[in-house]
Amino acid sequence: MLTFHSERTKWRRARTELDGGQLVTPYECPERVDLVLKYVLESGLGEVRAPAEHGLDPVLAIHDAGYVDFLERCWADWVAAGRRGEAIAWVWPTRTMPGRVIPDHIDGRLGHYALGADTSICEGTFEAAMASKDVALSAVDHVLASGEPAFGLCRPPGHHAATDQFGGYCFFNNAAIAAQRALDAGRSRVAVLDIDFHHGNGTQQIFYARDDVLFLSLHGDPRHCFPHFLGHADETGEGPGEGFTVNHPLAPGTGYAAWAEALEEAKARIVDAGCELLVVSLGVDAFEHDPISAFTLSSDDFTDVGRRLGRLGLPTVFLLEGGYAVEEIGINVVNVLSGFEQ
Ligand code: Q9C
Ligand code: ZN
Repeated sequence: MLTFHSERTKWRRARTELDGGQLVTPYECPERVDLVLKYVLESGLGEVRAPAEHGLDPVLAIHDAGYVDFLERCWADWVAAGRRGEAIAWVWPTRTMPGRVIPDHIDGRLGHYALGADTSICEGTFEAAMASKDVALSAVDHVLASGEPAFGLCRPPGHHAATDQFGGYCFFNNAAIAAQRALDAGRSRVAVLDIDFHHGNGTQQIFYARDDVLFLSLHGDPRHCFPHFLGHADETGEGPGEGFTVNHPLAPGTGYAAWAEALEEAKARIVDAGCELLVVSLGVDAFEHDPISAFTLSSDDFTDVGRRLGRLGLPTVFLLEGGYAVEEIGINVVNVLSGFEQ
């Protein structure tokens, strides 16, 4: 299987993440890319290629133009305001203060465009997000052209990014951008299967009213787990999209038997809906030793996940999302990819 990778995905190196009331070194770090790449090369999975540059049009097919403009200027605006730390949102529109007008001041703009305070914006963030979507687009283009599977070593991840909000370490929704690319290339229905530990709230929001993208997610129950405000089982889509969002919230502590059962249900729906291409939002934070997650999958379980996905027999693009057990991220990702090829 081909891997798509760009060194530019490492241009974001944030120093701060608000975590438990403290500023810590972010879990989502550039070393994740190096470790996945190392295992891809060591395992002999296949060739590693650089992505093409795809520009902003495929981003604007998914995201709001004002949001993209905000991301591009945020760091410069923050520095111009005389701030010394990284750009962290700290005031939001709320139920009692809905925020009809997008503010001019960077503090207000940050609150408007952020969905959480966990994700600081620093120098290089926009450039890394651009590289990440280029990786996703080149990977899906390869699948579309060849029918062969591909892996996009995306970083920063994407599935929490909504039409006009960033957070959960995500800026551009790489999976949504790739799914839209497949539709624009003539596929009539695409599945996005999200196996990251966290609910893919951004992908769900983007496609909630549409029937051309089937979104399915296995994740920690939002009553207990980030992002807390989306991902319940009764969220099934709206209008023409009714039935095209499928959530499997699972209790913290869930092990592989129950997880794999949910995976088989999701697979049955993908077959039933007649999807022509599969985008896998491949987070490996369901791993037992992940520092911020609560499922108990083992490294060997990830090989079985890949095998089970391979049995769908669909053209498939894997895009990296989360996974913060940095020592094991490479082996877990490569296990899914090599299991798929068995
Ligand atoms: N401050 C992905 O896996 N923050 N995002 C957790 C620590 C949010 C995870 C609490 C976790 C986001 C792509
Ligand atoms: Zn995650």
